[in-house]
Amino acid sequence: MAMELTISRAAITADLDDIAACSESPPPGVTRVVYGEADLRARAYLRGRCRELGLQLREDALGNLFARWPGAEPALPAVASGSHIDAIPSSGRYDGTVGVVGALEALSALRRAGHQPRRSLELLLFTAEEPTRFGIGCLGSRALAGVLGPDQLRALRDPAGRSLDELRAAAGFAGPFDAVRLDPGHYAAFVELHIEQGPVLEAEGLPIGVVRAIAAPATMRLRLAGQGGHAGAVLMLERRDALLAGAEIALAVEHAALATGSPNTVATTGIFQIEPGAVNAIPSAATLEIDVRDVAAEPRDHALAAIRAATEAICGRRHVSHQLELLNADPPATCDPAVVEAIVTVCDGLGLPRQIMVSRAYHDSLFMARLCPTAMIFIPCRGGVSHRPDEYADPDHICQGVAVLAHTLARLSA
Ligand code: HGY
Ligand code: MN
Ligand code: MN
Repeated sequence: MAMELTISRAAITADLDDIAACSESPPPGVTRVVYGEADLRARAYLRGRCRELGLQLREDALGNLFARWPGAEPALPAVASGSHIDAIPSSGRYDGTVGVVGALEALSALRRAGHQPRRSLELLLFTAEEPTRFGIGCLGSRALAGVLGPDQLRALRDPAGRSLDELRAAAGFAGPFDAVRLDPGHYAAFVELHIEQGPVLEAEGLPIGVVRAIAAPATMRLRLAGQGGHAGAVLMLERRDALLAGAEIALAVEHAALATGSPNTVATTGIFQIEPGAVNAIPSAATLEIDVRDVAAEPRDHALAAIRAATEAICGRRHVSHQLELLNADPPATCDPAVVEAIVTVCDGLGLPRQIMVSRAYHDSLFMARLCPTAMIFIPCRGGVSHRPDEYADPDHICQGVAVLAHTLARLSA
């Protein structure tokens, strides 16, 4: 490994602390929903840090941020790295932010070392990787990859019925949605640093994971309509209870995942809301949002079909009407072997043990892989815990991940 790099643990810690302070919920949990006040504060902080580094900034119509270090041959497709800073309610301070702060420190360390990249290096901050506001994950990277087109973007609404267009404008972002999509070949490569959000690396005692594939996510939204009525006056056999239909369906979701025969199929009813929400009123309506994944699309799709069939049967028996919407069902991504190899070579050069593995969580890399050669660098997180306030990544692991990222970016941009 030719170049000596020093990774600033202090800078990384300060950035993670300052971003974690931009939260809609009190510590230790973090809540930072896209276009919300905390998200905008965190974005302003990061723009300031990118300017300190002398990077050239651009934001697109959705608020995807591009911070570029022009290379010696600026006309060549750039090498990019980055992640997201939005955080689901009451979650952790490392999911996504490690990849954004890590990319910033990687570029900073390369500049401090006097590195001069041939290809430009670009930090990416993706808008709305989490599905919290619009129900669909990786909104910004989907749009960059052309998976979500302008009409689909215009149709998106948040739970309060506000449109994406209205919310992005209120957040200060402008421009036509059809200018968001990037051409394939816009980048030479993309590398994302992220916590594993699983237990493998910690269990194996490894500091680095090199991701070769990213699981196939799907999301369903189910609206149930029963009859409601007075909890005291309506006899049990006359009821059309939307909550009980939903409860049976939630159990059917669990059964569908267990029944595919693939140990990698997972399914979660993460949202279950009922109306009117009064103890003495029979639930008249219910909304469920269901997350179904597998590292392969076929068993995932098998589970989706089983959930559809169970919903029909349960709603028919309970005389509850239903509207089942498939919000997304994405194929898994295969990471680029040459980028995987570059990361492995860097790890070996640094003497860091590593394991090639699959990501069970989805990431913006799932869609960047449709635009350019893409791979990911994982670091362990304590107990494999994520999407919880006690999510934690050891600073030594973060610094090692940033060192691997910096050397990989130098290698890919040479
Ligand atoms: O849900 C996921 O896999 C990601 O953390 N948003
Ligand atoms: Mn997440
Ligand atoms: Mn993430």
